[in-house]
Amino acid sequence: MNHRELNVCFLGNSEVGKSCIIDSKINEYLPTIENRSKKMMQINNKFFDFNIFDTAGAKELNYLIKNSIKQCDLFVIVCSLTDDKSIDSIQYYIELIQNGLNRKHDIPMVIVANKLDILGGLENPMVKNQIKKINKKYKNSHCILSSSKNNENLNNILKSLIKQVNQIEKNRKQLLNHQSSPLRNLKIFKNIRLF
Ligand SMILES: Nc1nc2c(ncn2[C@@H]2O[C@H](COP(=O)(O)OP(=O)(O)O)[C@@H](O)[C@H]2O)c(=O)[nH]1
Ligand SMILES: [Mg+2]
Repeated sequence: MNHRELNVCFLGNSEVGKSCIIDSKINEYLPTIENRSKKMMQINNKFFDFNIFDTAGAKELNYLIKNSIKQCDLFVIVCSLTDDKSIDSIQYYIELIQNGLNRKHDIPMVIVANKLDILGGLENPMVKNQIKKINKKYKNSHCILSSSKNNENLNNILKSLIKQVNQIEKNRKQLLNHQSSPLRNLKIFKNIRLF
């Protein structure tokens, strides 16, 4: 069976829950320097091998983070609903990704607002406020609410990223079908081949 390999990079401030989401369970806080793991998944009858890059939140380790970004195709920026600074930092990570890849568009990316359980769920007006804030600041972004206590999160995040990849590739194919398109030779992804 043909498997497609994709590299996914998790970014975000320290202690927002990146490593717990990747592990699909709540662990004690252990600062991450750099960590890689693998996850195989079937989405819409296609098989994917995801190489997951977990990164440090500490800005002092920026050189490692930049190196991970360059190797990845898909991006997850995690913030915590209980930490305003982590929501403000999303912009910083978006720019880091755009600069690392040398392009502003066609980057499959998900914002994950984590630690929903601490605020007691969607009914809490604080949660609604934070979501409003994220949607206003990061228009057109794909946002997923999560709690590391829910072990379905990682699957939902990866599914959302693949949906975006499919859409980007569909748009690209349409452009390529235009004989005169100047985008004919554009290489959108390093590792991504068209299906
Ligand atoms: N209540 C709650 N705690 C979480 C959640 N996700 C992570 N944590 C806790 O937050 C701390 C930081 O988590 P970690 O995954 O190491 O953060 P990272 O620095 O972003 O990788 C740890 O103490 C976790 O137990 C969550 O969804 N809910
Ligand atoms: Mg970590």
